[in-house]
Amino acid sequence: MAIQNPIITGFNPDPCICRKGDDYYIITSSFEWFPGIRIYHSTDMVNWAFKGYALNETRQLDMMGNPDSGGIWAPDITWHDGLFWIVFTNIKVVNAPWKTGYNYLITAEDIDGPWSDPVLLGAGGIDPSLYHADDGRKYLTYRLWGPQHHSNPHNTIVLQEYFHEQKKLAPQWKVIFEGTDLKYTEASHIYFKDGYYYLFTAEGGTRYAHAVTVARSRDIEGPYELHPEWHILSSWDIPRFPLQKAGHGSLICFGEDEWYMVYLTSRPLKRPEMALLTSEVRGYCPLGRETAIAKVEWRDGWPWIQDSHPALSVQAPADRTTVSRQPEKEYLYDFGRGSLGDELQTLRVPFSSQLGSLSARPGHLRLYGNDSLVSTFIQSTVAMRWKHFHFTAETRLSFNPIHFQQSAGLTCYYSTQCWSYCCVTTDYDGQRVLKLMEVDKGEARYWLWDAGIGIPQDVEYIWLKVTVDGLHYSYSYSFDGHKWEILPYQLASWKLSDDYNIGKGFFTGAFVGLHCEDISHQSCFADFDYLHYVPHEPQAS
Ligand code: 6LW
Repeated sequence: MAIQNPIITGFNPDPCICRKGDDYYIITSSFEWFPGIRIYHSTDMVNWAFKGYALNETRQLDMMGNPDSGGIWAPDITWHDGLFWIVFTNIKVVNAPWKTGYNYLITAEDIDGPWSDPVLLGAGGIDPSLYHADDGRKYLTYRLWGPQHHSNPHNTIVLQEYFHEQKKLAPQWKVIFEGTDLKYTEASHIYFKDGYYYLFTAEGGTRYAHAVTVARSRDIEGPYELHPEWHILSSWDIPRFPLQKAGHGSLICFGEDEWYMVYLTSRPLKRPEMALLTSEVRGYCPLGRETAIAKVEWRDGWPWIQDSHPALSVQAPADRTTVSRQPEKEYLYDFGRGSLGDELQTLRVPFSSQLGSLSARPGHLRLYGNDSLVSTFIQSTVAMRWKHFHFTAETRLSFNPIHFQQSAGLTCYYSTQCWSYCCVTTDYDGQRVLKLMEVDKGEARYWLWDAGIGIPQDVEYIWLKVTVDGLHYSYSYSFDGHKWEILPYQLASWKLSDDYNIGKGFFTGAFVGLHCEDISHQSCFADFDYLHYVPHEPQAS
């Protein structure tokens, strides 16, 4: 059996891979979603199981007020000297050229933690990566940020020694690579093999011109010579191929001598009215940037990927060819276990007693009303990423709002600027109703707002469901769990994508989840019985 790409579906960008013996780990960026840094595990490269998070507490990760697509960018993981080492950036301001972020290091003996308190590295840039040299020295490489008038506006890769005893970087960096004409040189990782230091970088920006560029040197400080092909992987010249935006690679040796590179990719949905596939727009990717893998061959002292292109199916390691991919799974969170459930995340702040409770009503997730969905502070939103182009997500909730500033329901969320919300609230007379609204690039659209659908007084539970089918999705409801009504509004899933939100923080993907808000802050709550996510085949239209 071959490895099927993407190996990790749904928003999981900037993969970095490491190995401890026969265990392989990938970590991915989590941006404004808490907990931070997702960890996956495999022993065969075919199946990647979600394992947990590295940043589980606010002492490790404070994202209050972070903008859309801020938070955790491109973490890097290594295993060395009996420890896992992760370096990462917490981005507080996204908009270039006034970006602000902090780079940190954490370590753990076990991949499941506990992870250390973060060490602030004092490095002004993004995509930090740690290299452990054989002589015991350690180096951080990263994409250097310059002020707006910096002579190299597309920045450079710098190397800076790190002294772990003092938990300090050397005072000055050294520029080791200025990239190619593709520009936006970032995501550096250094690997040592047969006398050469190989420098892997991402170039072209994390969209359709994205690529993996390789250079090598005998000396870690350079000079680095470019690979004969410069870019060992890209999808910029295959605009119709399903895997796009290929770039941001991280190398690993499986077993004795089988080499792989994990990288990010996106699967664009084409809208029928899209005539041209340009280098800018090739579709819309509600599943965000996902994680894929490529087989790497070594020739003439250089790494090569077949055709320099991504592939849908990749040769499995020689002794793992009988392993098959686990079938697509459904996710049922019944809130009966005292913890949220591994795929569920919150926005910016952890799930705490301020947001909700799993014990207030047994078998239910109680969410307390907090900020609205446009807030970057305290929201009671518990959500999982869209992992499929076709799925349903269903919940049932019990909720008794006392006025129209209180609401609770189901949301499909990309950012504070782009989401929809099907909720229970009241009308202006205080009668319980069902409403639907959408925020589209910051503009509110009330599909079902002024009137709302009246909810009979004796109904305790209200069932809500979203059905996602490729480019579109719609909500439905039921008052008894049997008879369902579809709300006759077709919403655009393609809008919950980086491609639609360029310039507004555009690095994540679509989520579906539960939300409760109370802009009067009078302390209302909603009890959700479950969240059930079920992938399905495309519906015949
Ligand atoms: C990542 C960097 C990038 O840190 O996107 O455009 C960032 N460049 O490589 C977020 O994924």
